[in-house]
Formats: sequence, C-alpha cells, structure tokens
Amino acid sequence: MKGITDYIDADTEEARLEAERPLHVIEGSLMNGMNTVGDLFGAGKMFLPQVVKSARVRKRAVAHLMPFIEAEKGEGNSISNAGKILLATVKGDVHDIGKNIVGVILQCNNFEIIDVGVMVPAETILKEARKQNCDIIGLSGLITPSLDEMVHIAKEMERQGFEIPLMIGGATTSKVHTAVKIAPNYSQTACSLCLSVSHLISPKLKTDYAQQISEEYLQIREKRVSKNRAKFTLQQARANSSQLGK
Ligand code: B12
Repeated sequence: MKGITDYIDADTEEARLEAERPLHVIEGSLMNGMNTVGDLFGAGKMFLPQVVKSARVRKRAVAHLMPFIEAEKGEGNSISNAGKILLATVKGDVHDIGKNIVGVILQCNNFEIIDVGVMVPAETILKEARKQNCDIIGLSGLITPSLDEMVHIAKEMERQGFEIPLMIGGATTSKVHTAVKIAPNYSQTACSLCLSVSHLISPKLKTDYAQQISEEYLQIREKRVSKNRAKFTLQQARANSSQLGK
C-alpha cells in the first residue's frame, strides 16, 4: 500500500509459502491491498503517483508469483481463466494511464488482457476482438471527441452482429452518456464502469446482470427525457415575464 518495492520479493515469497496456491496471494493480500489503495484514491486520500507506485509493487509481486502459477499449470491443475478482455483507448485519444491501471487490476483477477494500445480505430478494435475471440471489449477515452468515437464503435458492433458486452471507461465518460448515447445503439450490454466484470461473462449470472443494467439505464434515459422536456410553452413563459419598470 505504501508503494515500497524493497522487500516485496521476500514478502511475496513468505505469503506464497503460507498460501495453499500462489494464485491465492494475488486474490488475497495483493487484491486487499490494492482495494484499500483504490478506496483511499476514491476518497481523495491518496493521489495518482502513489497509486501508480502501489500498482508497480503489485506488478512485481505478481511477476514473482508467475513462475509458480505456470508450474502449477504444468502439473495439470486447471487455472481457471476468468475471460479475455480487449482494452483500447479509442481513435484520436492518447491517454492510457487509466486503461493500463484497469488492465493490471483485471489481470490480477485472472482475466487475460489484450491491450491494443492508444489511438486505435474502430476497425482494428473489432477485427482484433474477433480474431482473439474476446469475451468483452473495454474502451477508454478522456477527451470529449472520444465520446462520439465510442458511440461509433457501439454502432459498428451492432452492424457487425457482435454479441459481447461493451465496457466504457475514462474520465470524460459517464453512466448518463453510456445510458443515453451508447446503450441505445447496441442491443447487447453496454455499461459504464461495470461493477462486476465477471458477472458480465458468467453464463449463470450474465442474464440477470444485463437485465439489471438495462433497467437502470432505461430509468436514466427516462429521467433525462423528462428533465429536457420544456416545462412551459414560449407563450406561457412570455405571459409570465417579469414586470420590471412598470
Ligand atoms: C495525464 C494527462 C495527459 C497526458 C496523457 C499521458 C498518458 N500516457 O495517458 C498527456 C500530456 C499526453 C495529455 C495530452 C492531452 N490532454 Co490530457 N490529461 C491528462 C490528465 C492530467 C490526467 C489523465 C489521467 O491519466 N488520469 C488518471 C487516470 C487513472 O484516470 P482515468 O483515465 O479517468 O482512469 C480511471 C477511470 O476513468 C477508469 N478507466 C479508464 N479507462 C477505462 C476503461 C475501461 C474499460 C474501464 C472499465 C475503466 C476505465 O479507471 C481508471 C482508474 O480509476 C487529465 C486531467 C485530469 N485530471 O483528468 C488531462 C485531460 C484528460 N487532458 C485533456 C486534454 C484536452 C488533452 C490534450 C488535447 C491537450 C492538448 N491540447 O494537446 C492532449 C490530448 C491529445 C489526444 N489526442 O489525446 C483534457 C480533456 C478535456 C476534454 N473533456 O476533452 C483533460 C481533462 C485536462 C483538462 N481539464 O483540460 N494529457
């Protein structure tokens, strides 16, 4: 949590020896530590450079554990892969710090990440997602034009008959934008910073979860429409004008 790498190999080794399986160290201590960092960051008690330092510590601990995890695979134990996620920062946008953090966190939760980088055109994202047989596409964007690019990608996914969930993230994106502009263009699930990525994939849970998201987004859209609806006609507003100076 303090971002200190000095003793991380020895500490990770100690934790590995105590754990039943090396993966449990990733899912246990390392995840708990990162969750705390995430909470402190969310509460404004930790700042980005500290988060990045903690992420580096975790990355090194994971690197220490990887040979042991690989060795387990060789022994015939099935390491369940939680799913394959393609991550990209959309065309025209260079920001990738958030995308990279999300990628590392998902990797630590046993997801396989196909990171196609920044400034990635829709064609490349969709072609790669098909080629790699991805379970989810995750898009990141931090500048305003990225919002339109994301809408374009959702439309393309619909046109090309994609059936996988679309996850949206990045500082300029919002639940409202996803609900109002993106989700209506894609008949499968499109969600903004989904609460549970594994729920989106799980054969048992995904239908209920998708239903929950779509109901929530429908409510957001309805609220939006009623908010935008004019409360008065022009004539009523004129009739109600202030009578200053009379
Ligand atoms: C660092 C930064 C840069 C760096 C980027 C370095 C890099 N490798 O990423 C540099 C200097 C290159 C840069 C360039 C520019 N930037 Co800039 N940049 C920022 C800054 C300061 C921080 C962004 C950041 O990394 N935040 C921290 C990360 C962790 O947050 P995040 O990305 O939102 O990610 C979190 C979540 O959103 C989520 N998430 C992110 N992606 C995804 C994806 C998925 C699938 C999911 C589930 C979740 C998820 O998880 C993360 C962890 O919580 C912001 C200001 C700010 N305070 O946000 C401006 C900002 C984003 N930049 C801005 C601008 C305008 C630019 C430039 C156009 C400037 C210019 N005139 O050249 C260029 C853009 C060029 C381009 N074509 O993209 C504006 C955007 C305004 C807008 N609405 O359009 C901002 C908001 C600054 C401002 N207030 O004006 N920038």
